[in-house]
Amino acid sequence: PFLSNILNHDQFRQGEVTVNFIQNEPGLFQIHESRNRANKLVSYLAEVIVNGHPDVAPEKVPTRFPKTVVPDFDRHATHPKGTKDRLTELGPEGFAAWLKAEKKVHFTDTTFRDAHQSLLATRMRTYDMMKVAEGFAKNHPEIFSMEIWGGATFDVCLRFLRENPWERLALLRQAMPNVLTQMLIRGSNGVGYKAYPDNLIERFVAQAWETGLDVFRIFDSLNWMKSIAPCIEYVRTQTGGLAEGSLCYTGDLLNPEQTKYNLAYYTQLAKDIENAGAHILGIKDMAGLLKPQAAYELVSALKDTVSIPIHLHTHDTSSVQAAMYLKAIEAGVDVVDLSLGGLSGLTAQPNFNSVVEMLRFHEREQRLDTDKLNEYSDYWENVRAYYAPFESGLKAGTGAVYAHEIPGGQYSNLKGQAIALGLEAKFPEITKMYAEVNELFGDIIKVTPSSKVVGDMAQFLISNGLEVEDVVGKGAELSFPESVKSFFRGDLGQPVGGFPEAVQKAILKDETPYTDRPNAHLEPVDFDKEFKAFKRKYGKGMGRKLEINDFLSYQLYPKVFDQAYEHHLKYGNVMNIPTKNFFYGMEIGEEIMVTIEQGKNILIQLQLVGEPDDNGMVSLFFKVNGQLSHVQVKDQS
Ligand code: BTN
Ligand code: 3PY
Ligand code: ZN
Repeated sequence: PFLSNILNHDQFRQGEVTVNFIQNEPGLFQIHESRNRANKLVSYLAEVIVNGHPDVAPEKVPTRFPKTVVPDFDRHATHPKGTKDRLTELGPEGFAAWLKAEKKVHFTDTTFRDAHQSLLATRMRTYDMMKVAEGFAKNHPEIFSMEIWGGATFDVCLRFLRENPWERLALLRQAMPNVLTQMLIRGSNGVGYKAYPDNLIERFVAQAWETGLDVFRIFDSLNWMKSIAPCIEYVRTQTGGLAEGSLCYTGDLLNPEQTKYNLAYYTQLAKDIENAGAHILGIKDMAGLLKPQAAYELVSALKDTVSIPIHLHTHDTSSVQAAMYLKAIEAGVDVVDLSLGGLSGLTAQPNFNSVVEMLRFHEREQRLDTDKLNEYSDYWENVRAYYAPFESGLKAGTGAVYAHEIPGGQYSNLKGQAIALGLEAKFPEITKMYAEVNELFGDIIKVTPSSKVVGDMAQFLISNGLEVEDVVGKGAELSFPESVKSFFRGDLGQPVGGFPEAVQKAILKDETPYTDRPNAHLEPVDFDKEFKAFKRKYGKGMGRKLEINDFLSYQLYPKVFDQAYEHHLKYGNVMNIPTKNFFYGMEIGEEIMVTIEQGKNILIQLQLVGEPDDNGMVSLFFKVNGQLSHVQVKDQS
């Protein structure tokens, strides 16, 4: 094709070719480059057609792909002004003051982050979000923020979806320039599961803002201020965005026997968060344990304690959290988190559409066009069918959450695993063990990554036929999971009230734990030197210049980055392949359109798939922009 481009070029045919001809016609190389990209995408599709997607078990492939309807919006109109414009106008302090003075309650939409993290194992692809992002921001500019980034999405983007998380952020920002974008950041653990060097987290925060992020919801999995405070500081010094310092809620505030996580504990923590410079106080009810009356008392007390606005997050695992929101709203909470109907409820957030209606004619009502909102819910309900393999199988809310306290995202994960292993009947036992391990560890805050430590220990004990008493009793002979040892070493920081000594001794044996910040033991990243080395190693194959954002991905997840890079070498950027085809390949005769760069689309049709030959090689024939293309793929079955 490259040659035929030359042969067909006007100048060439007119005999005007000079030695500089090719150099002066970069368009020829662009065509070459486009062809190269198209070939890579076709190889990707061929691989999935023959061998399936590595993340999808064959029996899980959906049989139904409902038609999706993107709600109408005006493509040519500019975006109506929203909270992002207000932040630009007022700055973070002024914005926070405005928010606090608002009578209306405000809403964060978590559909693009926590909802699918909690219901669909974080697998939602940029492709499906981008279909509706611009329209949603134009139709609903009243929204406080769109939670679109952070938590597990960073890892899953790279590891399973083979997307560049920074590209997702930049694209969503471009599509939604008028409303605030929001992320979840795990303090010193960033978007990972362990402590990272401080200067890496600092740079990460700076680059997130630079790429399009406004609200940083910062928490620590042990509510440890020494992990929360530096991150608040980075947002204040490195960005023009909002630092939402958050406290994690656990247990039951109303229980008079609970002396550890009581009102005095939360109000002190809230004061510490405000004093650390947060613009907003977050209440992160990651397991959905905050009951309506407790919410009323907690929010009222926090309102009396801090002068910054309060933003409340929950999971509807119990199925009664809309009632909790109502009480929190009546106590004066400023913002609550919701997800669109089709991706709401159970382990995700309460139903956006219904909560808006619940508040109709309430004195703090926030008016949204609910007909339009319902169209978006329908869109997500239909898209959800494309992600059926990642559903947990959860069918109903559960009151048992108050006993085991498992966070929403982790609950759907564990439940899904139990169902897949045919251990559904044993699930109550697993959750009971989880609760017992929590007690053994001294009743800790459980949220990523500390929740994983509790889950790992529970599974370890069950699979080895052990009881919690055996941890101290038989500790000397046992080799505990790495995450558990690491936790007791102090790698995630210090839990409220410290580690239970006997348990720590049994698990660490002769090792000496840290008592200070784990980050204090980490070498800072030498950005100048290491970024150069990074570019030398990965500079060639991306088809674009490597950026500091790529380097940050690599620093956070070196092995995963390396695999994503190899994938990119082979298949190019797979982000724009429709979800149906990305996970499940193509049917004979199916024709799809894939955008390879802005304004450049290719048409791919699958024509024929042959039988494996003696070497197991399968021939596939495609039509790519009308031209026949033959690909061979090894059948791995
Ligand atoms: C279009 O762009 O309108 C045509 C393709 C629509 C495909 C929809 S988008 C959401 C869902 N995910 C898919 O993979 N297919 C549908
Ligand atoms: C995360 O850290 O990813 C969470 O969503 C915790 O609730
Ligand atoms: Zn959450």
